[in-house]
Amino acid sequence: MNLDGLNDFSIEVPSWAYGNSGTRFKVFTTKGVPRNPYEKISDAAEVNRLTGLAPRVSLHIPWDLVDDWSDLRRHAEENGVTIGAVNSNLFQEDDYRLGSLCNPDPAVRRKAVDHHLQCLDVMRQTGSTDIKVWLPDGLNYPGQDSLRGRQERLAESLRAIYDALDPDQRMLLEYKLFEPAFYSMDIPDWGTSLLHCLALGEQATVVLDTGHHAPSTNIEFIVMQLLRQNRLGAFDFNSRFYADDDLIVGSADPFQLFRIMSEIVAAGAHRPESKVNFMLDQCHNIEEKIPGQIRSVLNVEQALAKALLIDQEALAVAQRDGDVLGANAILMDAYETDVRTALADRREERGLPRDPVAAFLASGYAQKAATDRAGGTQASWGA
Ligand code: LRH
Ligand code: MN
Ligand code: MN
Repeated sequence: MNLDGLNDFSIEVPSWAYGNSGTRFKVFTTKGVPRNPYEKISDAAEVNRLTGLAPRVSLHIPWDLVDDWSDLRRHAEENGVTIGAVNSNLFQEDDYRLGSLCNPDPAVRRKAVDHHLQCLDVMRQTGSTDIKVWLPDGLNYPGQDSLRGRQERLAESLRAIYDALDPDQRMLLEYKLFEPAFYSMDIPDWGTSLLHCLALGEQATVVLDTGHHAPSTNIEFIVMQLLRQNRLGAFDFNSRFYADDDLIVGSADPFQLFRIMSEIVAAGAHRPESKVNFMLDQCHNIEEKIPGQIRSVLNVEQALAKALLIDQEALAVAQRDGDVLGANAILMDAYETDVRTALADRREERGLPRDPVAAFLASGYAQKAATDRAGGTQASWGA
């Protein structure tokens, strides 16, 4: 089984996955949950140590504020990881009730732009190259504001942020169909995100969060189309049964994840040169967080491994010959191949545990964290 395509593949984990999270009904607390960004990074580094797959951690500002960014960077690097994308946050302040970058009030828009300029400074100090922008902006009621006017304001605000990027920095622009606004989000779909990126310039690319579409959307089509345009900057991987559920990637629909990775492999986008940042955007509300993250990165690895097994030559022949069932069977053969032993062997060859979840549970890390981190305030999803 040739799985060489996995060699330089990596996944970025989110700092917020290690804090307590919940629904609007209840946040359950867990013993040993990190109390600050340093401890979140330590937990993320544990995921990397056991899987060899997760060498970067995304931050969310201001959830991850620290006094000394270069010290946080040092802590990350001492633990074998680096700082990944910096996420701005425009969804937790009263000023943003009517939106942030699209707000009708120029002073609010200015404040939202300034927040991004601060994020760019954090990136300079932490060595991060990606700023991820997700807007909660939108309308709940028809007529509440001008749909068109908001796009003009958005374009202007994004331009102000984009023009402040260093040459090695990228803007990742995320879209979402619904929530928190329900009538119309201001960046509801990949087309809107892409149009803004194209207008901005080559350093702007689209983020595809797998939980941000209407049910039964063909996500792999979007992946293919963005790759054709060289504008797929990143994934926010997670699973959804209903809405933006943020469950473990590959748990709800492993076949969808395989189809997505198939388009990635077909375009060669699993290789680092593609610059596609494969990030997770998940919360672990009732399950243990570090094992949940380990499982997540392994699920992505497994889907990629299966996609790498697709016999591309045979598939091209079957497609050219119009062999509908034959072509489909080639894809399904790859999907139905059990790659678990091959992946465990690969891990062992690299000095990693064959079963990273079992190794974590046996390591005593969780028990030690529960003792060491007793007292103080546990970090929640937002802080
Ligand atoms: C919005 C979103 C976005 C945020 C994250 C916490 O639903 O996907 O990426 O930054 O959740
Ligand atoms: Mn997201
Ligand atoms: Mn989301």
